[in-house]
Amino acid sequence: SNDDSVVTLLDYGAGNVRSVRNAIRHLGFQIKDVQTPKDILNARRLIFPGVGAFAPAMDVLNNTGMGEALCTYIQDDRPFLGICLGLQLLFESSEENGPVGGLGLIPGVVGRFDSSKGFRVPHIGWNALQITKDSEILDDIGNRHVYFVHSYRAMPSKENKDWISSTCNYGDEFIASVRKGKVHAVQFHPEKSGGKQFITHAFLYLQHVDCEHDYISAPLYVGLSVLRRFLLPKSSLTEVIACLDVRTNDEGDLVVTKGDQYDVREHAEKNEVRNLGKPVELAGQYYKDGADEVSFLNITGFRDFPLGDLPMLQVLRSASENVFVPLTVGGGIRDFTDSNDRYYSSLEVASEYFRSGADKISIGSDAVHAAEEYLKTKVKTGKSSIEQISRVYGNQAVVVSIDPRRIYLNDPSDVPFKSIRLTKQGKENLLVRPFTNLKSVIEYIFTGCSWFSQLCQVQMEKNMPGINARADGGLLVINGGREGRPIGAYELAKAVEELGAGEILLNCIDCDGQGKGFDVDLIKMICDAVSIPVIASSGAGAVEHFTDVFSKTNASAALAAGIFHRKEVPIRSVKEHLLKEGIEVRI
Ligand code: 1PR
Repeated sequence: SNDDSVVTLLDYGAGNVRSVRNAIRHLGFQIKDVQTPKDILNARRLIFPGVGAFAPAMDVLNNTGMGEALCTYIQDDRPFLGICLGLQLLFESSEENGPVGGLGLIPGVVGRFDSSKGFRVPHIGWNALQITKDSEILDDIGNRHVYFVHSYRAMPSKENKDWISSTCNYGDEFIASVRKGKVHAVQFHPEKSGGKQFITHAFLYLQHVDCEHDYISAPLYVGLSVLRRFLLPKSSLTEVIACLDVRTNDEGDLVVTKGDQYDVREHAEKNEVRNLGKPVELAGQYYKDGADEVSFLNITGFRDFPLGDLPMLQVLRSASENVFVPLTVGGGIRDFTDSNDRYYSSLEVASEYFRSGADKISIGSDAVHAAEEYLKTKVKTGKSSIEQISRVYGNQAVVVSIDPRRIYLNDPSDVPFKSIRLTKQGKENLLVRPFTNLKSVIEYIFTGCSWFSQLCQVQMEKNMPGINARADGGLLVINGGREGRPIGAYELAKAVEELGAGEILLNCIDCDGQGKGFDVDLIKMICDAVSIPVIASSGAGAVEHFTDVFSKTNASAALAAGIFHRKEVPIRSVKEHLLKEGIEVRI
């Protein structure tokens, strides 16, 4: 096409390209989708937002002839913008499920971040760039931060130096963007970095077909990189996440609700589902207020099949039109057979979420089943939802939501799980609950465990007259707290990491909705157990609670719901407070 308002998009259907599409349309451009290799060769401007894992993407490119067309297009120095995997595929090969050969246009191997250096992998979050070469698309970035989500990265070397336009630091210095002539690619997500201006710049550039190449000379490059290593922060920013628990109320409308220890019904006359607003509106509001990420949890997804739950998919589609930070969606991701005997794999369910605008999906109940199976057999079958989805979409796209409920013990050896002693603060956290006999709380574990609860019921009744009043129905983790399973939070976290989860969303049923602070003891235990990022959740009630969790644990993000829904504290105040306390956040 000769029309300057048309952009060609290479979307091979493996993931969420919706936000890129939305960003492009937002800017008044039309999209032409690549159907055949010829569409690539005929493109005037081509955007390749690679999604998913390296090997399946290369398979598609090789099997369709698109890989060859891409190589020709890029070698001809025609306007190109690759995003994320769209950068990695340009390299010679990747270690992701590999080695797997890439397009081989840029020298170097895409390798995994080294988690032994104490950095959590995947690298998920906002980080600063060190710009090393003039590149119009980076013009507006300056000291601003951009959003990354990846486990693999390419590293600068002598051989690829002439390609690099910026690097970033996360344990190692890695390549954040490349540019040569009219060919650009970025490891970060411009469409998720809080604004459409990066994409605008990409287009502005792509319209100036005669731009000159302006490389920074080699000595200056080296000098800058030395300084950069010295001066710039080495890890990514801490994040504040707004969470929307979504379900249908008794009138059949999809509403944002909020539980009190997972109980979402008003205990007034009508016993209604608490209604705190409309999902799309609130998500848009939180994005404007500075949320670094927005999570939707379809909290009845365990019983209603999510693909039958079209309003939820619609919520995602609409939200992704106005929210330009990452969206995570959870609820009901599992294998499912519908009433017509049609079978859907968890991968299909997740794919539908990704297609509708999710950047990450979050698995709750099904992750517990998978972990139990894995701990029992010690065999990775490759069939669990975690394994299947992470293989196709990458680990960074798979979050596991852990919903532990406390059990109080007199003796840690009473249980086959790891337990930890409550600190003073942990106990303070408890005081909101109707306990009468705190003296006997010496240890606790996190689990949900039906057989265990029966076993301990008698003992608990004896020792803890208070707790049974609240622990009605057992000690629970799955199906929104309706069923307990015999596995501890620690064991669960380690197992799902081994199965391929890229991030943990750590709730705490006891603290949920209480506004008394995060469960720092629990969060610390899980952060120390795994090397993937941990999102601390449940209990935020004041700005100090955020500083507390970030200063006492290695959580990479803190998630809150009620405090924002009830408009008690705006996201901005949380971030200003964190900054004042010396904790780096994106403002
Ligand atoms: O099991 O894969 O279908 O996923 C279901 C998902 O829904 C899980 O992630 C589970 O955590 C969530 N969920 C299920 N039931 C409830 C409920 O509230 N009845 N909500 C529920 C979980 C908890 C938090 C909450 C924080 C912060 N929401 O995410 O947002 O506790 O709240 P606060 O700041 O107000 O304290 P599956």
